[in-house]
Amino acid sequence: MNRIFSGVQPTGDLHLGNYLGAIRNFVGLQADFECIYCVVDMHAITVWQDPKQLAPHTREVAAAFLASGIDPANSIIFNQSQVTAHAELAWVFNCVARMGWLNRMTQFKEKAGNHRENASVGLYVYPNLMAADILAYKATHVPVGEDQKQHLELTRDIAIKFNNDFETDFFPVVEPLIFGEATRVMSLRDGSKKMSKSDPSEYSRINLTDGADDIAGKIRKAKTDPEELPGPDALAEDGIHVDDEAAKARPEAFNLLSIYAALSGQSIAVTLDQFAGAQFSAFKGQLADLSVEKLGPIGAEMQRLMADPGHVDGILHDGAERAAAIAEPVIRDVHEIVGFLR
Ligand code: AQP
Repeated sequence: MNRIFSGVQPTGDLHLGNYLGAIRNFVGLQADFECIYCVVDMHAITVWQDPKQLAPHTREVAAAFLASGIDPANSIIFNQSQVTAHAELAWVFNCVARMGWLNRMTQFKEKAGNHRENASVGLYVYPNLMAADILAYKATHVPVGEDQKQHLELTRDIAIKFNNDFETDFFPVVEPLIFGEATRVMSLRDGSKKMSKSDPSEYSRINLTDGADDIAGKIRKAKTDPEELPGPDALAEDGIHVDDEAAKARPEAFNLLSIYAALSGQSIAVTLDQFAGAQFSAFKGQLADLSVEKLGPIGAEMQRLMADPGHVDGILHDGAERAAAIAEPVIRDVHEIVGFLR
C-alpha cells in the first residue's frame, strides 16, 4: 500500500514557499494515497520557540492544512508530540545513522551558521527524527520542497542500513515527491536565499494570512533588475525548464515568474511567453492580483479556524489517536527486531 507522510514546522508565519512547495501538493495526493500530515512541533524546538507561541503556531499550521483543502475525515492531521512513536524510533535511528552522514547536511550548516558549538544537539540529529516521522508509518512517498531532498536521502540511507544491519526488509525505501512550478520559492528581497519563516524581514515573504494590501505591497517592493522581463528564449533545450545560466543571471525575475506560473497553474514556458518584454511594474500588478485571488480565501479561512481553537485541537487529538494506532505496532516490531526485552 502506498502511504504519504509529510510535515510542516510550527516555527512562525507560514508563507507562499510552504504553500507552493508543500501544502498545496498535499491536497491533490489525497485522491490516490492514504495521507498523514503532521505539524512537527518536536522539530520546531530544535531552535528556540517561545512556549506561549508554540501552541498557536501549531494551530496555525493545522488551519493552513484544513483551509487549503486537506480533509480530516480522510487524511490524518495531527501534531507530532502527541504520538510518542516519533521520539522512540528516533532514538533507534540515532544509533543507526552515522556522524559522517549528519556532518554533510547542508541545512544544519545553514541554520547553525558560525555558532555550531552553540547549536542544539536536536538540530544536529533533526534528520534522524525526520526519518522516524516517516518510517514510523512505513510511508512510501514524501511530498516536500526541494530544500528537503537531502534529508530524504538520509531517510533512505537509514532505512537501508537498518534493513542490512538487522537482516530484514522491514522498512520501505521512501520516494521524494517534488513537483510543481515552484519547488523552491526564493526570498522577495534576495533571489539567492529561499523564502523562509525565520527570515527577519517581513518583506522577504508573503504570509498565508497576509491581507490584500500586504500582499500587493510586498510584491510592489520585491527586488527586481533594470531589464524587461525575459521571454521563451530563456528556456533550456528541453523547452520546459528555465536554462540554469539564465536563471542564475536574473534570480529575482525568474522567482517572480515561477510564482506566477505556480499560482496560475500554467507552465513556466507559457508564462515566459505571456510576459516577454513586459515592464516589471505591469507584471507585478498582475502577480499581486493573482496572489490575492488565490491566497485571500485560504488566509480568510485560516483566520476563521484559528478563532475556534477547540475545533482545531479536536481534529489534532483525533488525528493523533489514528496515527498512534498505525505507529505503535511498527514500534513493537522494531523493538523485537533490535532485541529489546519485552
Ligand atoms: N522557500 C520554499 N520553497 C518551496 N518549498 C519550501 N518549503 C519551505 N520553504 C520553502 C517546504 O515547506 C515544507 C515545510 O517546511 P518546514 O516548515 O518544515 O521547514 P523549512 O523547510 O525549514 O521551512 P522554513 O519556512 O524555511 O522554516 P524555518 O525558517 O523555520 O526553517 C517542506 O516540505 C519544505 O520543503
